[in-house]
Amino acid sequence: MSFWFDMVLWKRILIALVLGALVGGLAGESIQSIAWIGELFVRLIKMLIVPLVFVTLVSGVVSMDDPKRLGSIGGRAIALYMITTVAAITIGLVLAVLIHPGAGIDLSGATPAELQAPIALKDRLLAIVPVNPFAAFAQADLLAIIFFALLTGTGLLLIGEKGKILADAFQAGSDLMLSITGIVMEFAPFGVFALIAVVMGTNGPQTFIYLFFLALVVVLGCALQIVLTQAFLVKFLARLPVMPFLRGAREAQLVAFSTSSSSATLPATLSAAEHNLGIQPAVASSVLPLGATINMDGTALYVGVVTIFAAQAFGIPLDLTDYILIGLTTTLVSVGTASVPSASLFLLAAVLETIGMSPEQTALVVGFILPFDRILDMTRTVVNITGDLSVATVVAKWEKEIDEDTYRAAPTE
Ligand code: DAS
Repeated sequence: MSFWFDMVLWKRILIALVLGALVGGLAGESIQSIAWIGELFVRLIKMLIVPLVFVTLVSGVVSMDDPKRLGSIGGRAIALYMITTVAAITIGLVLAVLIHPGAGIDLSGATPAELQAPIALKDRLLAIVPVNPFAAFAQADLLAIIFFALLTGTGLLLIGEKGKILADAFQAGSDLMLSITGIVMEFAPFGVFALIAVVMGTNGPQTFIYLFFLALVVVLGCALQIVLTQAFLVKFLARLPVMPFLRGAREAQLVAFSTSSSSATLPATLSAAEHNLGIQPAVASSVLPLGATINMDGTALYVGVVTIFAAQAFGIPLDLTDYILIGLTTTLVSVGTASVPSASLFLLAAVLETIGMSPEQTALVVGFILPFDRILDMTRTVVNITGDLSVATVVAKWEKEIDEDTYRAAPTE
């Protein structure tokens, strides 16, 4: 048993992931009997999110010498998030036009899906201010928690010496939550095994056969987004080597792949940022929770691809104006997508309507993809959190909040 636990965590998770896919593929539907192990793991990491985000963000703000830096960190992060999202959409649209994933697809046999009405942007922005912070905690409303944590940290900075005891308490709380995250992550290999086994047992490899060209465009696009856009940020904007970044992000990427949820992955993302990439709490604690909520490169790419897929399947011709409209609405959808499994698929309606598709046609597209979306969601969620980490790395370097020795020593195994 010691050999297994002596091995670095990401290797144990990767082995569990491969074994889970094999066992799930062989076991088929009977694999459901171990679904509870995956659910237990997701509950354990979700348990961490609210206290971890709140105390690390307050502690991160308090660790800044000047609250004005919040503006600089937040502004730079949001600008970079928008740039990487537009790059992702562009990659997705170009690939979908070149590979034609929707050509010849017959959607008529699909079961129309129930669509959720997307939340209006105004309501989403107003909801950032919690009328009751404790209700925001209870509902794990990340944006509201981030808002309240930023105010709490800033308030503590402004009361100076009188608030020191509380500031120290939040610092201890941040260390405590990251320590608990480490304990929970020891269970990750077992949870990932079960999660992947159940997904492969219920969806199975036929996913890729059934939606081969759509899956091909999504997976190829996701790989290009990491290798081109996100690696470009690390290499040319942070001026840091790319390999330590990819090594340091592995654990979080594997958790994202198995949970298909950016928010459930957030504890692993924060742990990877601080422990593997040397990103200091002042940046990690603000940029990453914000990114998990509003920055979804993989989702933006996916929504763009599915829109072209749908237009090709229904034979709807698209011109340059359509592509620009698709880009704009897709950016808004990726900002508004909840960071939970298959969230973006239901927001597709907002984009498909821009190309003139009827609600009935949209429901058919979503109904056609939904049974297989979880597997496509795994790749895009990996890209979502990798994008968050690449922007956090750039902002940390610009703000001189990165320990480059830790970064370059990112787990070599
Ligand atoms: N699974 C979502 C996430 O957590 C993204 C999506 O649904 O596209 O990032």
